[in-house]
Amino acid sequence: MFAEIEQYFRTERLPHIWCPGCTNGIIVKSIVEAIQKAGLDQDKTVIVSGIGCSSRATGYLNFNTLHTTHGRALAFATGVKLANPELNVFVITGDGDCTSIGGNHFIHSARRNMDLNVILFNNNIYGMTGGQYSPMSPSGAKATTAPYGNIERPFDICNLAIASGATYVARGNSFNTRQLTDIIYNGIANKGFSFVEAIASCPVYYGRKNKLGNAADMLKWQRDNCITKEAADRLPPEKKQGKIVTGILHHEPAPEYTTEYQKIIDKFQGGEES
Ligand SMILES: Cc1ncc(C[n+]2csc(CCOP(=O)(O)OP(=O)(O)O)c2C)c(N)n1
Ligand code: SF4
Repeated sequence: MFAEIEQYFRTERLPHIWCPGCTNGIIVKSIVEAIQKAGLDQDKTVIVSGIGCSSRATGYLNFNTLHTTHGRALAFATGVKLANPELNVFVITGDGDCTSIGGNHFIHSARRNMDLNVILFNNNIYGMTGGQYSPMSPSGAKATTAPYGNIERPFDICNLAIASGATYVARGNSFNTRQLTDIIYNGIANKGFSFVEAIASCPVYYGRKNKLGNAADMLKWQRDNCITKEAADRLPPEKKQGKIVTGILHHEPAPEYTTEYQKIIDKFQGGEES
């Protein structure tokens, strides 16, 4: 199995920096499997990340990669795709990277509907800088910057993506990797802004601060607290309380940005002027 996916990794860069029990590697494997399943050309695939533990993934992936600045992965990815729409462009981002410093880029990228595949590693915390709360830390959760519990309410980032105009929105977790690979794969097929929230575990900062047990306990929590959209649709509201719904949450195709842009170029290069 490893031999099949080894070509997608810069194995000379290993070992990776992630702590034991961190699920970032599991999510990266699902991304690679989805790319492999979609048959994308490695030389025509670009993976862009911001800054954070999750964003470190680009260092290990054997594609054209850009490890950019905190919160700006979507801006860089937008430039890459606009310069060469033939490329398959992916974005790897953390909950802090995408929803805090990068929040404005996020809503406008979703609205613009450029053909980008965004995977947000949601570990509910700023991992790399030592466990500060993020806009996706649950209310009441402890963090180094919220020692008595977080007062703020978290984003439902999938709802925000839908409201902002994303044409494909899905949620998965690092326990159910088959589902995670499938939803990333289906997002690749969507010609437009595809967003996947991947629930991750950070046992070292989020888990320890919130007494969530060890890495295996955190994965079991994902197993026990996530339900698929299909199952949720069959349940009465009281049985869904507190559950995290996974699967494809929204798919509504709309005109894609670079295609529309090309139409304008063709119109004027063809001598037609309005
Ligand atoms: C402009 C800027 N501000 C702040 C930082 C410091 N910084 C580095 S990583 C990070 C947070 C990362 O959290 P998240 O995006 O959730 O990713 P994780 O590490 O949890 O995967 C911050 C604030 C930075 N590198 N650049
Ligand atoms: S600090 Fe948390 S998110 Fe970062 S590598 Fe360690 S376990 Fe993973």
